[in-house]
Amino acid sequence: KDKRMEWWKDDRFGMFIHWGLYSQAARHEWVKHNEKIDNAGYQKYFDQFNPDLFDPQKWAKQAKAAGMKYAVLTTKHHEGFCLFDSKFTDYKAPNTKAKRDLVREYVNAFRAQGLKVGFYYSLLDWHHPQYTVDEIHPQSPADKSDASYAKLNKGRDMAKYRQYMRDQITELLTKYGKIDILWLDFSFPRKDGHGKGKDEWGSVELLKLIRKLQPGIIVDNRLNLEEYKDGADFETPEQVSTAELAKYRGKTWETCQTFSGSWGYYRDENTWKTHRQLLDLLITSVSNGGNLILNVGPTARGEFDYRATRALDSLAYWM
Ligand code: JFZ
Repeated sequence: KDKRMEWWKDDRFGMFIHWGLYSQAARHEWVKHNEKIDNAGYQKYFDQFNPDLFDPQKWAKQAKAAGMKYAVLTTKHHEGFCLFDSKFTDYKAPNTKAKRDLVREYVNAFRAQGLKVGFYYSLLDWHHPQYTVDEIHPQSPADKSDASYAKLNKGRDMAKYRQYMRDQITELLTKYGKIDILWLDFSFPRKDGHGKGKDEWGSVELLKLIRKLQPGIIVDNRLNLEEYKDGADFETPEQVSTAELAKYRGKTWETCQTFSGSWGYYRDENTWKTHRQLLDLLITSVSNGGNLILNVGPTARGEFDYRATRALDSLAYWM
């Protein structure tokens, strides 16, 4: 295990990239949930998706200049849209105006810069017809009664969705060469009995498949399998303060942090961290024995917002 983790512990600093249809709405990657938009209402983002400025070589160069050694891209976020070409869905980039597999271009570009390549894959899926409505689904019933859930979930079968995940993860881990990191997201406690954890995801089987397909891969802890041997390679303290990071000393961890508030591009969000805050995060993470993965949410057209570019430039200057 330690051998497998060596490069990751040594590299310390990565780039997270949250990019999807939600980037067009430009007001949070949870927009579909937050505004309770159904598939029909969300369709316009699929129809209009056209990332004409997407240039992953530019992204990779910016990451490298900022001192980042690896990257993790959202191949599918909670909205269910796939940036990659998949045999198992039509809800994918090749069927939009992009007309191609964007994950492949990302992989090639980042590898060419000598960066390690990771995939984020959402366990949640707010578009898939077999995915059951749960307490954090956009169409979650207001009254939270079991009867309302049962009515909404008539005809939905999580076993079929679990197969879909295994099929897609097989594609991701067999069609793009060696993948260094898999960032699965996420399990949630069952407040009203309608959350999802390791049983709903089929986490045990999924992880077995992942380890078989890519024995060297590093997997995060959000499959909810921490108590299993090799069930999780690192902890993922999210958006925690620098003061809290000291608590993770002695563990294997990566804190994920945004440049501003949300993960997906949020045009009018104004809490951008200063250069000083970003440096503080990096130094505090490393000095406490952890990794930092800083997130960029590219615009729907495929470029980094000028504020993200400015932040990356400031890190590059310091490096
Ligand atoms: C998740 C996503 O919902 C979010 O959009 C983003 O991708 C982020 C990196 O991960 O958000 C979470 C997941 C788990 C916790 C908190 C936020 N958690 O365990 O506290």
